Amino acid sequence: MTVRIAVIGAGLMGADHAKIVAQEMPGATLQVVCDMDQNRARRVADAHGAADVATDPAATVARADVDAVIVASPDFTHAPLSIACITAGKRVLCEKPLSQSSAECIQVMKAEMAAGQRHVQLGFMRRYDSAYGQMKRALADGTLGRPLMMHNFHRNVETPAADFTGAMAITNSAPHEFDVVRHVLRTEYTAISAFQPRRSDALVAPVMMVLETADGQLVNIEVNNNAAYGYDVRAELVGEAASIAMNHVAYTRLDRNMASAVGYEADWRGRYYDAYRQQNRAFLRWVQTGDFPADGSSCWDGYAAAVVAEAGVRALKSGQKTSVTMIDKPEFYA
Ligand code: ISE
Repeated sequence: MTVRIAVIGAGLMGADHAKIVAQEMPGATLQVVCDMDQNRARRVADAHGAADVATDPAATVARADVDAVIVASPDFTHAPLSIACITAGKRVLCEKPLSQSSAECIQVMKAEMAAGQRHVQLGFMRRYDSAYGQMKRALADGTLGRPLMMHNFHRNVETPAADFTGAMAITNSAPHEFDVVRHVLRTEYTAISAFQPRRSDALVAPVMMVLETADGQLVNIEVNNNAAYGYDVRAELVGEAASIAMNHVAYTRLDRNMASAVGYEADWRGRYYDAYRQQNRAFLRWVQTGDFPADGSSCWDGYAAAVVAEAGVRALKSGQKTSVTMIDKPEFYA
């Protein structure tokens, strides 16, 4: 059975997901591209051969010719649209964040639990990146020994919006690290501290965070949204017996004029090209089989990212270490 997928949101990520559905998800078809801007929806639909175009997200979710949904609309729509998919009985791959409000994440979890089965996979695609996968395996097979620390830096060329702030580096960018570090270490956070250096210009300065985990590890995360030189995300996992660090990912090196150079991707779509495709195929297999992906992130993971981000914003404002306090994990998400 071909899975008919609607993509909601025809912006940067929606257009990328539409392309992936149309070209690199055998067994799926791009049924609808929905955006409040009909012209933008039409451009993406025509570029990738969608069967139809729409402007009403709720109506699109309810359509009889839509079997599954990918939500790539603005962040504030993610939770209500996920609930709409749950209500309609349709599985959804929702771009991060589930919500920037932990309370709203709880509402989505309550809706999913009331429905009695999983409907939401969250788009924390780094779980499907081979570098984090190698880290997770090196930990699982004992190579590293007991994990002690994980160092992370996450650098964008420039802020995605003119009104971007240090707090948004925590709520918009850092959730990727918040989630993938939990996934690798298999633990939760208990506290976070957050600081910023001073730049010589008016650009948003990097945010440096230090987190503590329930298993006694330390995690640091640098988010620099104005790194300028390229999109560069790396990490190093330090164990009692060994460490494993990510190399800069580049397929080629240019040797010329007595120098050697490697390039950087402009943004996440290039660096995580394979991860997005693995993630989306895992979502499709879930829709086809009913088996939630082993590396997939759930509404609980969305909640966990939101709780630590909220604490991080408070820590940045206060300059003090801030506790991360979570509700008990429902058995439904065990
Ligand atoms: C953006 O929203 C993403 O999700 C990217 O993966 C991340 O690298 C970037 O910092 C965010 O702004």
